Amino acid sequence: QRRSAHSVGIIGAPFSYGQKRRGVEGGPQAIRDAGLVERLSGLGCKVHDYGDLNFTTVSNDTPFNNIVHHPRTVGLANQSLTEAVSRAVGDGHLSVMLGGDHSLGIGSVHGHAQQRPDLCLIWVDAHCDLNTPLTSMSGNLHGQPVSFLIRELQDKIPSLPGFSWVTPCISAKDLVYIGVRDVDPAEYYILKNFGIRYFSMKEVDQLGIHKVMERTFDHLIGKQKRPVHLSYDVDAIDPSLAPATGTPVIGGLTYREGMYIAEAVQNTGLLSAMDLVEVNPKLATSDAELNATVNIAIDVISFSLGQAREGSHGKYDELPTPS
Ligand code: 6HN
Ligand code: MN
Ligand code: MN
Ligand code: MN
Repeated sequence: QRRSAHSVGIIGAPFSYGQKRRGVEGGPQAIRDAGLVERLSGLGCKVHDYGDLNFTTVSNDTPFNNIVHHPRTVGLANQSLTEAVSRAVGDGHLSVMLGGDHSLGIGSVHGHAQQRPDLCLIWVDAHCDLNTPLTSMSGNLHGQPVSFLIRELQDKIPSLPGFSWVTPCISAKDLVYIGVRDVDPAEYYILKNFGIRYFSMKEVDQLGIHKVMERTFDHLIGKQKRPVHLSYDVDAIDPSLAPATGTPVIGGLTYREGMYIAEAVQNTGLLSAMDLVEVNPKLATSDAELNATVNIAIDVISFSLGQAREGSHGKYDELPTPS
């Protein structure tokens, strides 16, 4: 079908304090250097690049409860990301946030929700990122962003320094996970007790990716159309294909499944903001690994914004005729 060109706002978020492996702050630069803007322009998108956000590292950022690392730094970064995403969507753009680690999901979804409070959320990830600050075993905030976003969970969320501005903006029924295969005990408890819909890799195997997407949209989008936020962690894709990431888990999405998700979201016509996170160039052990990971990141974004494997309409109105 015909796809109308998107107006896209790109926001770079070079941030790594939601986890302990430095290097993921180099994600936006690597993705830009590999030609993201050119690819999107080639699809007919009008691209406005807001550049990279300047994040502040808060000094004396002592762990919360002796466990949760860099709460003030993560809170502040997400506060400025919220403003940036809200502005991009308010400017009429489809917001594309380049991470950075997945703690940035807090600010991106929160900022999107300021403009589109009726949004729903599709979280594509090997993980659920659903620990609360009180259940996290790693202390890494990139394993916790979704817990701050769900209204029903808020009486279980302690007040963290740096997070006083955060207000939950989705209900448990407004969220679907795809691709999960590494779920902590507390996360599983939350999935089950709050009735959150998820399609783990087991369901991807059982149903096939087509049915997974059909059921995802049946669950999130009824007669009443609503904006979609797609938060895509590159570690959802199998690490043999996208190895340069901080928390790889074997048994992930194939390239085709990963792209099918993006195409299916694009085909709804409802995508309003997306994140592409957890590309860590420093964890590539070769140029080939780096290029593979970055190219998959660009492909996910391009397919989400209208690239189509069957080809796309637009370039030709008629065929050239020999004279
Ligand atoms: N990510 N569940 C683990 C944790 O530390 O809480 C892993 C989180 C991974 C987060 O990949 O965005
Ligand atoms: Mn603009
Ligand atoms: Mn994640
Ligand atoms: Mn992950």
